[in-house]
Order: sequence, then C-alpha cells, then structure tokens
Amino acid sequence: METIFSERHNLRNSKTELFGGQLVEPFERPSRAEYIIGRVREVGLGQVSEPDDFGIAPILAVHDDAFVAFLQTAWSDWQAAEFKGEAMPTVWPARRMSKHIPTHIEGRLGYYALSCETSISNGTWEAAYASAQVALTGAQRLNDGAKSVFSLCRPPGHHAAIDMFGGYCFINNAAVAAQHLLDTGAKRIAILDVDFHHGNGTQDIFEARDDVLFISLHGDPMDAFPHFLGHADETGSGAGTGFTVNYPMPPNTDFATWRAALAKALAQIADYTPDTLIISLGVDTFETDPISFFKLKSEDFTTYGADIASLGLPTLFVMEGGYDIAEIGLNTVNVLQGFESAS
Ligand code: SP5
Ligand code: ZN
Repeated sequence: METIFSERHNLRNSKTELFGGQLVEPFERPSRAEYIIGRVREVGLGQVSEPDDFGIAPILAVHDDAFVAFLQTAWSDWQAAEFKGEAMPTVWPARRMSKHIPTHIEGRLGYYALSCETSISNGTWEAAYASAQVALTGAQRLNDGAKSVFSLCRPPGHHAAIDMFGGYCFINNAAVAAQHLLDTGAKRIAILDVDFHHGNGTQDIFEARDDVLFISLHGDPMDAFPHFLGHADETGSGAGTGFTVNYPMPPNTDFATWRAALAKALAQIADYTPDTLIISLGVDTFETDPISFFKLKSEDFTTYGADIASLGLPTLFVMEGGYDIAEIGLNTVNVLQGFESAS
C-alpha cells in the first residue's frame, strides 16, 4: 500500500495545550507522524510519496469561506494584538448570545472554536493545508486505480466542522477527500470513523446529505470529548436522514464489544454500496492511550484491518488521532497490514 506523507506536518508544532487546568505539551505533536512513517518504512509497507497540490478550492468545497480566511490569518492577527502566548480562545457565543462575528481576534477565535485545548501558533495553517493535500492526493490515487492508499495526515481533521476548529483539527481531511471523490465522478462515499473520539466535524459537514454515509464508533460523549455530539439518536436530517450512524460506547469497552459494533457498521456500509470507503483512522482506542478509555490491544488493530478488507472496497485510510506515541506506529501499521493480508 502506498503512503502519502509530507514533512510539512512539522510546521504544526504548538507548545501549549490546556489540559486539566494546566498548559502542557500538546498530545498531538510532531513525533506522532515520525513514529508512524518510521514503522511504514520498517515493515516495507510500500512506496512513500509527497502530496500533489490541489489548491484551496477542495478545502472551500466543504468549509465556510470566512472560517478558512480566519485560519489563514489567525496567528498573524494574534501577534498583531501583541499577546505573549499561543492563540487560544477564552470566550464563546454561548446560549442566547449574538450571532455577529466579532472583529477582534479574541472574539473571532471564540466564534470559530469548538474547544480551547487547541492552540494556534506559527505554521499551523501551512501544516493544516499540507495535511489536506495529503488526503486529496490519496483520494486521487484511488481515482487513478489504486485499491488502497494511506494518507498519513497531520494535523488530524475529523473534529473540524464546516466553520469550527478544535480537538487538534483545523481542516477536515477525510471530508475534503470525500468531496473530491464525489466531484470527480463518485456517486456515494462511506466514511467509517474508528478514532476513539466522535467525528463531530465530519458529521456536521455531511449530516443533511445522502451521498456520504457517515458511521462513527467512539467513546460515549456523555463521558468523552467532544461531549456535545455523537449520541446514538443523531441519525442525519432532511435528505440525509438515516445516513449518519453513531455507536457510542462506555468506559473500558473491550475489543469484543467494539468489534461487534464494527460488524454492524460494515454491514450497513455493504448495504449502501459506496464507490469508495474512507477510514478516519485514529488509534487512540488503544488500551494505554493517555486521553481515552477503550481497551484495544495491538493485535486487535490487525484483526479489524482484516475485517474492513472483507468489504472489498477501494479504501482510503486517513490518519486521525492516537496519543500513546511509543506504540502509534505499530498500531497504525497493524491496521494497514491486517487490511492488506485480507485483501
Ligand atoms: C483527533 C483527536 O483524537 N482529537 C482529540 C482531541 C481531544 N482533546 C481533548 C482531550 C480532553 C481529554 N480529557 C481526558 C481525561 C483523561 N483522564
Ligand atoms: Zn481521537
């Protein structure tokens, strides 16, 4: 399987995350991608290629124009305000407040943020842009005939909504890839999100549409980030009714339980008969992930990679989360090897 990867991920290197009332080194850090690409090379998964540049239009095809403009200038606007630290919101349009978009960067940050752990710093936009190109290049490889591709995206994307960033995400890489496939001839795309966290951004982008089936397996939002989306009763709206499916699961969920939910998801995907399957691949379901609460073991990643392959669909793997960095390469590549061994 070919891997698409850009060293420009290193431009996303913020120093601060608000966690438990302290500013800590972000869990989502450059070494994550280095461990993954290291494992890809160690096992000889396949060729590693640089992304092509598809421009900004495919990003604007799923995100709000003003939101993207905000991301492009947020760091320079923050510096112009002469703040000392990294850019993070401190105020939100909470219940019953105004919908006007403020002028000042502090107000704009709050308007476009869904959470405040994700600081914006120098290079964040450039890395997020490159990450989206990694996803787009993977999608184009499928158009060109590849059966499976790994887009090693960083920063991740699935929490990024139409006009919101947060959860370490700025541009929704999987959604950008899905829209590109639809805009180049596909009729139906399925996105299966196996990251520990609910893919609220992907759901937001496609919830009213029937040309993308979105299914997510995740920690119950009653107990887990993003806390305000991902319940089982969210099933899509309008033409999209029935094309959003959520499988929230409780603390300490083991692989047998998780795999049973996966089996239901795979059956639903098979019924949908998509042209292409996109996997939002987060490995923060691992038993020792520092911010999550599922109990998957390293060999389970291989097993479920093979389960996914049983669909026999062209498949794009898009990297999302995973924060046990010492094991992130092993667990991620186990999914890809499990998939290939069963293809
Ligand atoms: C892409 C992705 O995986 N994003 C995750 C963002 C999670 N950010 C908030 C983390 C808050 C975790 N609280 C955990 C308490 C652990 N005891
Ligand atoms: Zn996650």
